[in-house]
Amino acid sequence: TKHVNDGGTVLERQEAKLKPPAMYQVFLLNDDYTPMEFVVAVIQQYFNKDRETATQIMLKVHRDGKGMCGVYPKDIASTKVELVLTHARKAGHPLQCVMEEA
Ligand code: TYC
Repeated sequence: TKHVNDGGTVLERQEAKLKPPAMYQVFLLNDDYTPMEFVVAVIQQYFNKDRETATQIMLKVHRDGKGMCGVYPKDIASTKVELVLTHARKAGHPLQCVMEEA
């Protein structure tokens, strides 16, 4: 909202200019080697899903090649991708995790 200070300068309040942050979808990609149980555990641990929801997402990835695990602001999405990839590599699995602007 516009307002005027003592010197007569027109100012814009920050609130009127704030736009919602760009959101990013985080996906897991299918491969032939990562165990299904490992993927379910990843979805539960990193994307805050219950076991049933995590299993449904894993099966969708397995069938369709790709599945959405969540949508977050850029820095949170990027951190989740990095943590999932580090966890998978440490366990010796080729699981891939990517982000796309929503
Ligand atoms: N296709 C894998 C298997 O048959 C399971 C899997 C599911 C792997 C989802 C990755 O993102 C993935 N063991």
